Amino acid sequence: MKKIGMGLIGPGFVAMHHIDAVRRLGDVDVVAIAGSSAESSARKAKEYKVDRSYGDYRALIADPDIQVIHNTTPNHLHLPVSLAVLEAGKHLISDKPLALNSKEGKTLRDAALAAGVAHVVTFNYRGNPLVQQARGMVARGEAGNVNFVRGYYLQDWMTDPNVYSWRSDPAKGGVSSALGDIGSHWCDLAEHVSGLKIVQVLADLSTVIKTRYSAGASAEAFSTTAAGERTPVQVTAEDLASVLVRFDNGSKGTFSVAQVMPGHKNDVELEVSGLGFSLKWRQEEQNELWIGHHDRPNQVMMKDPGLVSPDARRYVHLPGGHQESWADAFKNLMMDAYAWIAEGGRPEDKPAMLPTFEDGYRSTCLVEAMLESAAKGGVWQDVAYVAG
Ligand code: SOE
Repeated sequence: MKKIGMGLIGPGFVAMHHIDAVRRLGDVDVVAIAGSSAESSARKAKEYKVDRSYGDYRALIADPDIQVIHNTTPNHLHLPVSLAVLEAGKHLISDKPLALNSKEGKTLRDAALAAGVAHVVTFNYRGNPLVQQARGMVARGEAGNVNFVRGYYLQDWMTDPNVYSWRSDPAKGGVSSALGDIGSHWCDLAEHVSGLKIVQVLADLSTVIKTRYSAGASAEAFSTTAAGERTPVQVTAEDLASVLVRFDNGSKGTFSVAQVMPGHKNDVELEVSGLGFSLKWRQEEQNELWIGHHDRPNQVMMKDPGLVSPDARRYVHLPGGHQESWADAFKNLMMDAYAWIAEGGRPEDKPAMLPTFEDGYRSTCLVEAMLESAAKGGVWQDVAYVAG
């Protein structure tokens, strides 16, 4: 069987997980990676056990053995790299946020639609089987009309002021930090599971750590700090936020985001409530789905192929009691992405779970609306999104 050739541009923290996930699919060959220089790319290629490396991403895009490209560069490089991939007519999987702002996001969405290739953005929490279970239960009306969506996305890896990365630099990470990096995941999950669209937001943002100390090189996500000379850098991007949201059906919601909350490692929680029941899913206990009732005892559903509904079963790979985790859900996203690619990437063949550049562009509009709301002192702000 001829394998699909994959190339990756931007070998940082998340790159290894992209490589790992596609290798587990079995029908994908990791052909090459490209980083910021020939030396660093060769080093990373050796570490990841990839045969080819390029110091220039354009050379990787031109490689005839590569049909699919993963863009895992820092945010400010998403636009030029993704545009070059789309111009070459290759399938594209981009890390989130899709772009630095909604203008760039729309450019990329439009370019992806025009290119006629598969385009995927890594809102990977959708790949969890119990997220799909919850989505199905809501879509079938079992919870009743959704009237409230709440939750949070909390981390603590930026609690130490000695952690400084491109995420805190507006030129490289974008004006937003925590909202773009992880608030974007929460909003995507909220919309995906509830089946609703956020149309208005009211945001209150804080920068808890206003001075960070840079060691020169950008710290990878979740890295611990290294010793050495440090330069103070003033930070303006938010590391904590509280947001109220209104959905297109008149329902309400609220969520908090922080990357400076000690003890919360990668703590995403989403609760969706109708009068039928409430559903709660938490990433750090992702093999369980809480179902809250008014008139009988609450339930906890375990991830098990025999218990989940048919639409979620595709994403369960082990029997109940065998925990599946972050990497498995990430692989599920790649499984659907490559299934779409194998079919040619036509819009009508897109698996329902897959987040595309449409979702990526929407997300940039949501974050921008939150920034505008906060800049105006905390007022309701419409989400300016133009459907493709
Ligand atoms: C760092 O906050 C990070 O790696 C995010 O960039 C990812 O999108 C998230 O899934 C885990 O945390």
